This record gives sequence, C-alpha cells and structure tokens, in this order.
Amino acid sequence: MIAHSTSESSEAYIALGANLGNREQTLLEALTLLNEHPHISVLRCSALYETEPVGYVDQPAFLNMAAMVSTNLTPELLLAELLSVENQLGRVRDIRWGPRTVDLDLLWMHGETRDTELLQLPHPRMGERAFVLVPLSDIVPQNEASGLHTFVHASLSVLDGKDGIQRWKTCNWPTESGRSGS
Ligand code: PH2
Ligand code: MG
Ligand code: MG
Repeated sequence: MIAHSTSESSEAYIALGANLGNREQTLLEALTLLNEHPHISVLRCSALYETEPVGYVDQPAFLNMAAMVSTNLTPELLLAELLSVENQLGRVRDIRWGPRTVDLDLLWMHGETRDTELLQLPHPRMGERAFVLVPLSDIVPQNEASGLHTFVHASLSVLDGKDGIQRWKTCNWPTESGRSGS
C-alpha cells in the first residue's frame, strides 16, 4: 500500500515566482489554493520581492516570495499539488527558465531528502539563488533545529546578485498567532 499521508505534520518551504499577468494576485491565489487543500496549511509567508530575471534574462521582472506550510502529505504528493495549482492558474511550460504566470518550487521539507528524477530535496539550486534565499530568510525561524537557518544565512553571505532583489510589498497572509484556530 502507498502511504498518502501520515498522522504527523511536517513543515515544508516553498518558493513562489511570477512574471506574467497580475503577478501579486496570482501569487496570493496560489497560496489560497494551497491552503484550501485539506492536508496543507500555509503558516507563514515572506514579503514580496521584485527581482531581476536570472538565467534567461530577456523577460519581465519577477515577483518572488517564500512560504512555510504544514502538511501530512508525502513530498511527492505535495509536489503534485504544487503542479496542480500551477496548472489551475494557467501555467504553460514553454522555455526552460522562461516567463511564467506562476512557478511553485518545493525547496525543503523537514526530515526528507530525495534524489529521484521526479524530485530532489533539498532543492539542488536553492543555495545559489538570491531570489529564493532572500525571501526564505524572512520566514525560517532562528531556532529551526535542522540547520536550515544556518544554511540560508551562510549561503546569502557569500552570494552575488542580492542587488537584483528589491523588497516590494509586505504579504498580509494571516500569521500563525493571528489565526482563530477554527
Ligand atoms: N525562476 C527561474 C529562472 N529565473 N529569475 C527570478 N528573478 N525569479 C525566478 O523565480 C526565476 C528566475 C526558473 O524557475
Ligand atoms: Mg523555479
Ligand atoms: Mg518550478
């Protein structure tokens, strides 16, 4: 039998990016759709950052952010849900690293590593991307026991390209403490 979920929840971090259409609205819709899933709760989100395109540079500026979710899904099922939300929001896969209405990348999940064709965890390029690390550093708790906080800050301290990342807007996703718990 395949385990679809466990009774234990774990935390996972997701990078969000958009550079076509109404970027802010699409990112917030992605968070809302994820949070509507019965086994995913969006607990925290970073500020929104406007970022210069990396890799394929002849495309519009991105909005990037990061979110922390709690889920009892396996990493594979969480990834499937990220792809489903991308599709619901009209993502068309065309140029690798090219323009997109929304991109949802699974970065890291507590206690989980993977190295398969489908999924690599932690995300193999997260330590090289300022547009991922700067938002992530907003939300990874200092006391995160796994070393993720240390990894994020150590990577950021030696990384170029941070000037291409501009804080654009605060995200008003309700925080853990602000939730009613109902
Ligand atoms: N995503 C890419 C390629 N380049 N550049 C920025 N600034 N932000 C992104 O999210 C991004 C990118 C591939 O996923
Ligand atoms: Mg990506
Ligand atoms: Mg992606």
